Amino acid sequence: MPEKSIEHINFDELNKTAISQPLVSHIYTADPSAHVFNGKIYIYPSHDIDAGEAFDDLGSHFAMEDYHVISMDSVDSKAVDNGLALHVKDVPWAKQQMWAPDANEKNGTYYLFFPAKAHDDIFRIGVATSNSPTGPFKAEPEAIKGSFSIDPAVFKDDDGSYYMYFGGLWGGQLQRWRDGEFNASEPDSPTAFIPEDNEAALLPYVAKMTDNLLEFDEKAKELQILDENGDLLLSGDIDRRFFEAAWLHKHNGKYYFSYSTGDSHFICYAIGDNPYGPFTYTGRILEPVVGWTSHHSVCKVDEKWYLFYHDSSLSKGVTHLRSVKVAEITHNADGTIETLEPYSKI
Ligand code: FUB
Repeated sequence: MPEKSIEHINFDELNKTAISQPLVSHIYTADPSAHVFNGKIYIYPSHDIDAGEAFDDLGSHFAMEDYHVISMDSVDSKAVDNGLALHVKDVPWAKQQMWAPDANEKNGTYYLFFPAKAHDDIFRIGVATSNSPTGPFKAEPEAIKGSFSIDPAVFKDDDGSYYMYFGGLWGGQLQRWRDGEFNASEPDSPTAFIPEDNEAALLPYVAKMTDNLLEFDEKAKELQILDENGDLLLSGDIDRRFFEAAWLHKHNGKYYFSYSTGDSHFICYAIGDNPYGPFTYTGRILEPVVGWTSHHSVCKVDEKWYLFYHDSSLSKGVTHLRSVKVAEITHNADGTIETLEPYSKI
């Protein structure tokens, strides 16, 4: 992924004006998926490291190897790193690149959902389980059948059904699945196989989970994101189309699908009436942060809604060394969400 220009940024000044500070600073963390379990906040982030991998547009420098779970008694309390929760060496099917995870709970068992490149270099999504929200987690021997690409987010609906949302462009390989199977042909560039600007954009996927949360209960389906005229967003509409970082939350009976626009660096949202959509593009939750990626979750804590997100301010702009943050968000009476500016000035 290309770097945004950071030469003009005075990071000391920027960090003073940021609306929030890193929740932990002894390790780099990113892609925070936050949940409240038993009254406590648990954040399931990527654990960023500098593995010495060369930077490229397919994200090889995001060479993460493990996961740590962060917990907090409240959004204002100290964030605790609960140590190693799962390492790639303990996942039989996975080779490398432990990217953005999520977690959920059912009947006292905690499920960590995570993408990684399998031994054939194709991203798949796996599950690991624990009797504690902080792990350690034990991985299933195989990835979820029918899974592909990256960035799983597992939403529990009010009727007790669980749905996984996933997908990501460029390094996340979604563009290689246009025909329902992995297209391994050349060229190996992030934008090969992306639709033309005037064609419909690639879409994220959703699949209902089986009762044991270990498999898809159905073939994953595309999730439609429509514009104000009811048409699919176009591939060239890079300020609004889906790129990665799927998330779903429910507010006042409406389903909010939020996501990152990747190369235009926004966190956007679209609203629908059921978990499968269609969803209508509505607006932005977060303006661009320092760093190339923007990835988030939306979580209700004590009747207030919060955006968990990341930026690269602590590492002074290093794309793959990010820090998890949290800020309150507001749903307006008309259902829209107020857009957050991550810094009062840069
Ligand atoms: O952290 C690695 C990748 O970067 C994630 O999977 C994407 O969402 C982006 O944040």
